[in-house]
Amino acid sequence: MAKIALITGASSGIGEACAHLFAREHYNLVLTGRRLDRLEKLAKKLNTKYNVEVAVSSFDVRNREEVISNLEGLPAKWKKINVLINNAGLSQGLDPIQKGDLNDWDTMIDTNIKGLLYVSKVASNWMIGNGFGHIVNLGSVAGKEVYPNGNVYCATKHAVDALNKAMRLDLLEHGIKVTAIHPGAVETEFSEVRFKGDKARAKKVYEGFDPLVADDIAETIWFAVSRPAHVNINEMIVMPTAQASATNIFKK
Ligand code: NDP
Ligand code: 8X3
Repeated sequence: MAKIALITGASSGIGEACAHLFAREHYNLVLTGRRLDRLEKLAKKLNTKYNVEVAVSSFDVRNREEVISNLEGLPAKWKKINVLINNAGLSQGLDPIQKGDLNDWDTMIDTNIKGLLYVSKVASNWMIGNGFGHIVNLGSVAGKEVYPNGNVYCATKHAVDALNKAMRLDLLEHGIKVTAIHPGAVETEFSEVRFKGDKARAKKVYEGFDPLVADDIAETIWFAVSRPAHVNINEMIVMPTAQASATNIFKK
């Protein structure tokens, strides 16, 4: 029987790259995100290219009722998930704390921490019932370091780092694997979202060096997921070669 991966934030970037890679590896997929049109297009493409089954579930991870009703509303066969990739997340703004936008703070906290928790609670209970599972949490270099103006985004990713460790402890007795992947700069829609559609400012972030691409992180996740049953990768920090720390990027 084909294995199943549930990927949040599959409509773009790292989540979309994971969907391609896991489909190539013959996983059936549950793809989630808010942009239903993108998810449906991706599902069709993967079904045609890899002959895998793909279910699409569109909801906002910030809304706990939506998360629970959409996930619990899936047909029973989709709840036999082998892998959850907790990838949906974002940054909004890059301002000093004294100038921070309260709505941006709420959005980041509600998405990156609370959204991840809502999805994890539902999926971890499925995994406990099934007797197997692997949760992969997308942290960040921002969860390992704090950089100027990164304040609340860094705090949310530090929370993901803590929750990753917490899940590993709490789910230990159930044999569920838990892994965090902490990337440095990956060129996706991330900076465009952070700068609220300012494409020129977003492009500048990745100029003068070779950033990671979404496939690099999908491959890292696949490495963690494809280890033998007795091996758990607790965490990996993955950086562009040109990036030594959150703020130390060697640009030509
Ligand atoms: P993208 O902006 O390309 O993708 C983000 C994904 O998250 C989208 O599919 C988006 O879907 C989804 N998402 C955002 N908000 C919500 C929401 N409220 N409800 C449901 N889905 C949501 O960025 P990346 O692929 O780069 O980011 C993926 C993860 O990796 C994030 O957690 C990010 O913090 C982390 N990361 C990224 C790095 C980078 O440099 N790019 C580095 C380190 C970590 P939709 O808009 O359709 O809802
Ligand atoms: C995304 C990487 O350095 O912009 O998490 O925080 S960074």
